[in-house]
Amino acid sequence: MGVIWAVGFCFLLVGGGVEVEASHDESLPREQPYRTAYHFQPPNNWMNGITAHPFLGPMFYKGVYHLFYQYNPYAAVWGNISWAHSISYDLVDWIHLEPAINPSEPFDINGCWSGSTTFLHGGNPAILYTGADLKYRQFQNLVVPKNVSDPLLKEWVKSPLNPLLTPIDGIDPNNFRDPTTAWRGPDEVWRVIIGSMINGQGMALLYRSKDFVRWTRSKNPLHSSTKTGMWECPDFYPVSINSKNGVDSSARRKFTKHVLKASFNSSDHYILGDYTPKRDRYLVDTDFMDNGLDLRYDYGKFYASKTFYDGAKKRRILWGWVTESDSESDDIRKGWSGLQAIPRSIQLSSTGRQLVLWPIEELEKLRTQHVSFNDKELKGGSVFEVSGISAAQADVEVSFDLPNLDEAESIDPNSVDPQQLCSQKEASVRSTLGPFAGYESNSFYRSSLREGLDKTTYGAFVYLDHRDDKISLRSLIDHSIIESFGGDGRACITARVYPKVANDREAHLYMFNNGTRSVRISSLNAWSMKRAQIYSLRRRRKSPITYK
Ligand code: DQQ
Repeated sequence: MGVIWAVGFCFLLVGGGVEVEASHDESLPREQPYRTAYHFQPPNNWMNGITAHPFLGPMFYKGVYHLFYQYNPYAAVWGNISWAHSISYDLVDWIHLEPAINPSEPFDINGCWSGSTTFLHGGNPAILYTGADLKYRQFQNLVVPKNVSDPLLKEWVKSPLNPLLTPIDGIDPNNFRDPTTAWRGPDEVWRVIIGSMINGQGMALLYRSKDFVRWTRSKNPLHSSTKTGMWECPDFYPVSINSKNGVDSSARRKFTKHVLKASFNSSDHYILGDYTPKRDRYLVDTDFMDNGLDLRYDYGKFYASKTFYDGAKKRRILWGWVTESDSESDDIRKGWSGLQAIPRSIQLSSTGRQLVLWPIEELEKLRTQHVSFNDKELKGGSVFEVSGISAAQADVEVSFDLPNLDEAESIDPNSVDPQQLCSQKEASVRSTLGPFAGYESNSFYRSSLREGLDKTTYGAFVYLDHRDDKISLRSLIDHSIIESFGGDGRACITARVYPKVANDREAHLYMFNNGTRSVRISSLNAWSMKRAQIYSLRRRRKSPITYK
């Protein structure tokens, strides 16, 4: 049943933020009301997409998680892109290392762009990344660790055979980028896909190789679409149909579906299908931008994401990049731009029709003060404050008894765009049933927000099962970002907020019901969140970044 979980009840963050001070060689301006406390951010300057295993590569190697991301070492705007490198033991606390890959050669002098990590035979990692030359023509290149016994993998060397893949045979040289993690078929041959656009069609070009160095292009792309433009940062991986565990990209398992993700139109869209490695056939269940079924990881600000398989915990994890909503001059003034969403575990839903995303369990170690209550009626038109926690830095889980849906406005999900609907009917619009729960992220805050911001309103449908008798919303609030997970992770929306009054004590969390009918909160649990520990080993200085 397609039901809109429409509008209404919401968490209102008024004011919020703290002053941040970096006692660090890469210090930032003193006034930092919008810097986050428990989200991943570089020490300064610009970041964009993940360069995954949590290599844009994100990856897990010898007990250490590695995050590589697109980074400008010199400014808070895009440019001079290199692969910055940070490590973690739990995906919550981080140590920044020196960048792993920097522009140096004719084929990457204009930037070392996105790519991915793959574990080769014997378990050694290798990175394929896109290099841009002086004309922004794009090439795929290989780097390997200088010393594989260093668990921190601090130094990387470019292959003397680079560039391995060049844009020939009808490939547009400016639209040929972002290799995925490669996977091996039963024939022991490696496969990798690369984002492209040919004759106006977005596509994933497929290449095969026996030695990871010499690659041959397959006659057909793995998949393409007439309804989209260029595909950036594609991702392709199996998810289990009958287990909650993640699946490694090269695993040969029955009972899997394959996810194909592509980044376009400022969103990360995905489809599900069945993949047969023998002929590299990918038969899709539904396609990109199908009417009424536009599956996305997140319906807010979330782009250029990547997944990796975490063998230690047998799970697949998603990392996504979240842009700012303020202006370039704001970013230059504050000294940074862009951050990472909290890593999310990915599973196929019980219906098999979509993915379910949930913040990694490790985040819960940051929870401190706790408030909770059960079974509370929220009268129509009422509002109350959830006090006792730090509203600017919080994790809030609320669940509602599902009201009698016969009274709800009926909407055909095949003909209505939820984002447009939520933009037209903001949460202040009153109806019988609600708005009492929803994702009207920015519109609620409008009066308390600074001028000159992107104040887009987001919206999403949450698909309910006839067995559902409750509907839930979890929100991670961290100064200038709110990540929300509706219906146990069936719909996610990430938004940025920049309150005018940036003072921790003036941040408040409210719950309200703008409908005329009462709704019942079956349970609410909210926690203040501690800061994550961030250290830097850049420039051989071990100094914590401390915050006031
Ligand atoms: N940004 C990278 C590209 C990728 C895009 C360059 C995604 O490789 O396509 O910084 O934001």
